[in-house]
Amino acid sequence: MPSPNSDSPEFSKGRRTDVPRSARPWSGFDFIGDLHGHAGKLDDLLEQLGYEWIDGIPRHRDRTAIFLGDYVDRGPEIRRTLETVRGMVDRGDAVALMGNHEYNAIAWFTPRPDRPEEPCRRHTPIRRQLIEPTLLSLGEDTAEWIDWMRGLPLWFEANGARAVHATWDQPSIDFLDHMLTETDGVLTEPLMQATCEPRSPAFKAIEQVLKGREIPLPDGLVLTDPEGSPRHHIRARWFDSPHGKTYREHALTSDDSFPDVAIAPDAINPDSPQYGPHEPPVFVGHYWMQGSKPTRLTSNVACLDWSVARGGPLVAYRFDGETEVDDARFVAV
Ligand SMILES: [Mn+2]
Repeated sequence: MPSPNSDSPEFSKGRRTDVPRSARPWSGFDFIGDLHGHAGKLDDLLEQLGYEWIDGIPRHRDRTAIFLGDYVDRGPEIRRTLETVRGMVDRGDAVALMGNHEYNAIAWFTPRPDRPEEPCRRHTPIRRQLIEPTLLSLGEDTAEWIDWMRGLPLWFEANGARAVHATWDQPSIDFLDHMLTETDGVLTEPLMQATCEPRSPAFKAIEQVLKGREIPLPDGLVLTDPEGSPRHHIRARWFDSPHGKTYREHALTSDDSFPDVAIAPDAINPDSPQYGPHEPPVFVGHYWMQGSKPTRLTSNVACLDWSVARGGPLVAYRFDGETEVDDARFVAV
């Protein structure tokens, strides 16, 4: 187990050359959940974590912030949220991972390779409604911000901790790591187009890492997602085995409307790995957890998205090298 004040973070899985290599000794990570434009809550959280504002940008005297993605869409201060995060990254005081909302924003502006007049992400009315606040907030700088988003790392691993927006799926991460080698980790337009090709290996890997593992519901069964849209799958507890579980038991967030019947064996992808109990603690966002008192999902998996975009708390986790997630280390504002 890495001890505080030992070596500087190695950021071994950071594929970017500009991940911070701080001269400071390592004194822990503050993992921070999905922001969705809530810059005010971010200020409150960082203040509680002991950050100080230097030239308008927060900095901790010896800790590094790791943002789990989803900075844009939904919230009231999208530009200021991005400016705060980027300012911290540029100073070497933070790492900002990509969320599915940043990925979707890039895809919104990526032409299809086969029909360049159409975007990779179709401009449906529901999607337009979702991205509109981001486009309004960024205005004429939108293209520059989209370029910044292309370089956001997709996962993070250092000093005995891991982070990813939705699922730590090692084969998918290895695939993307290989794919991104030639561009130094940047999702350039050709690489974006590769990930937009339905059912391609690149598409599947991005789906796992940024959107989570899904298991289709039995025919005819439909659930309603938090946005009110129909959902034909459950978001799986990817760290657990699905075998012998019901849909309700194996859904990452679940309620009584979820079918309490056994998952059909042919709905389970035999190639999907689980997350072993002795792997390093991993921090994810993405899942709209409910409640005001955050708790871990398992001894080594924690979700830090507690639905700030729907009035829930913004949540951080203070990591100091422990091998199990400790519920006393969550901070919620
Ligand atoms: Mn998300």
